[in-house]
Amino acid sequence: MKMIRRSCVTILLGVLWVANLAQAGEVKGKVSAAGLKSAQNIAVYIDAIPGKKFDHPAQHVAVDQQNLIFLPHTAVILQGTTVEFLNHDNVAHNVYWPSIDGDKKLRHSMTIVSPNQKKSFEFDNLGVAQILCNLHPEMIGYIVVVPTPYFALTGPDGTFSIKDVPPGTYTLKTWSEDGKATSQTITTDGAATSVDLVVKK
Ligand SMILES: [Cu+2]
Repeated sequence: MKMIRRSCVTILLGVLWVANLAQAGEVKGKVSAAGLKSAQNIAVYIDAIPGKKFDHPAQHVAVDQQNLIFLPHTAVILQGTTVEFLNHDNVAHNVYWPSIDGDKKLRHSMTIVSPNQKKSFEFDNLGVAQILCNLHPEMIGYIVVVPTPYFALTGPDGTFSIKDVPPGTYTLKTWSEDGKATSQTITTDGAATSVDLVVKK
């Protein structure tokens, strides 16, 4: 009897697990760039969901500096994520951002990041930080801080995929380096939802 009850519980948990998997949907699609250099590196994310808060992720995100280039060029992160700035060049860099979303009070400059040294910063404010280097004016990158863990960055052909999105109606936004931000309402039922977006200059 005990054995049977245990099997029933196992089966029930299994069914719940499968049901849960089925619920988590994918929002995917393609961004067309109208008048932009490319459709790559465009952030696509679900905006703040009323009544829903997300923990600061334990996992850190790395932004490396290699051959005087920020890698990745654009990093999209959940609010509260710690970014580790690395340096694989044989020269020092001084990373800074003059503002976040234009708010100069949120400017930040980090002491010279020596080769193989690591400096961390927790991004608690929403918005875009343009990251620069005092020592190499050609260096430029972006950190896009978004309010939900449902985000993606477009690939070379403009495609994107946001995984594990619970069913619901959301505001889907985009941000790009040289195009206008976009915003639109989407509804996903837990299955794969396709969205095509146009980002204009
Ligand atoms: Cu530099």
